[in-house]
Amino acid sequence: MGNERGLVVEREAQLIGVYVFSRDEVLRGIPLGRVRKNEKVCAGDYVYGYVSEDKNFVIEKIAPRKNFLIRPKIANVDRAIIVFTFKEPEFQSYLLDNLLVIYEKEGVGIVVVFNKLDLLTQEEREELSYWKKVYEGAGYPVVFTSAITGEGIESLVELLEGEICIFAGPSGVGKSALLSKITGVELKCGELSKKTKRGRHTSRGVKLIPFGKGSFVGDSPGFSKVEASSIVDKREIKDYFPEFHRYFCRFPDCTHTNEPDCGVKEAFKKGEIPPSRYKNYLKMIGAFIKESE
Ligand SMILES: Nc1nc2c(ncn2[C@@H]2O[C@H](COP(=O)(O)OP(=O)(O)O)[C@@H](O)[C@H]2O)c(=O)[nH]1
Ligand SMILES: [Mg+2]
Ligand SMILES: [Zn+2]
Repeated sequence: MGNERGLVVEREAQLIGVYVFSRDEVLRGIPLGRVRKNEKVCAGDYVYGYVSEDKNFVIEKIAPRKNFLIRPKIANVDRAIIVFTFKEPEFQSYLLDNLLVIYEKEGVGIVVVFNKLDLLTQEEREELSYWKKVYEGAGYPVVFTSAITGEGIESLVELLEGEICIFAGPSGVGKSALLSKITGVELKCGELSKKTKRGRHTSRGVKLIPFGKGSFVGDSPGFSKVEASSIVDKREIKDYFPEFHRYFCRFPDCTHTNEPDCGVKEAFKKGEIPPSRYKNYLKMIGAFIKESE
């Protein structure tokens, strides 16, 4: 029996890596039979147990999770760094808005990053500042970065607060490149595969890397499609658009579609809520508004 505390930094099939706080090292985790039966150990899990004679970490207990993300699969995330690019690959606001809803629901702190700024012309930079305003207006910190020139890296590091931070976003946007830059740990960066247009050589699971003072950052494989409505109840989705809460609607359960005296729809019409945010919301819930109104 023991009560050493550890953090699962990696889970790949039968291999479990546990960072043991008292020793500042990663050992192989061996879950006891009863742990194995009850719940699957996952990256981000805080575990309790002891170090065996052959230097394995015997997991006796998994601490209750404060949240659990499925893209990537990881528990107890304090902060998600959502990385996108303006081009290569082209920015998709619908994908970003879906991710924001999912992370908002899990109560994760969010930072939005636009990477590969080195590829942009002055004109494109200006176009991108429109999107910066959109997401800052929704309440998120937005950082412009380049893993090549190092632009914005310092600002990004300052935003890596909390114990567990993960980098998420589509394939090929530079998540691994940014993480390598920040941690100094060499991570495999995938070229965009011509055949599949997806990143190659990327790891399948999350791996948390110790960073700074008591933080861990995790790289994650990318994805090309996420629908918030497959995870979050459609009626709840509006709650996870922070800027909608600033407006008042006649009905407390207003879906912001065709109800009378809807403050959100009014704000959209006045241009206070950006068209993309409102339209992506409608798309997520599968609704249409009557244009004549
Ligand atoms: N020009 C430019 N290329 C980058 C930047 N960051 C990453 N890349 C390249 O984009 C490709 C995908 O990067 P990677 O880190 O594997 O993306 P991930 O799939 O999000 O992890 C690689 O060829 C990187 O070298 C950047 O800031 N600027
Ligand atoms: Mg990667
Ligand atoms: Zn409304």
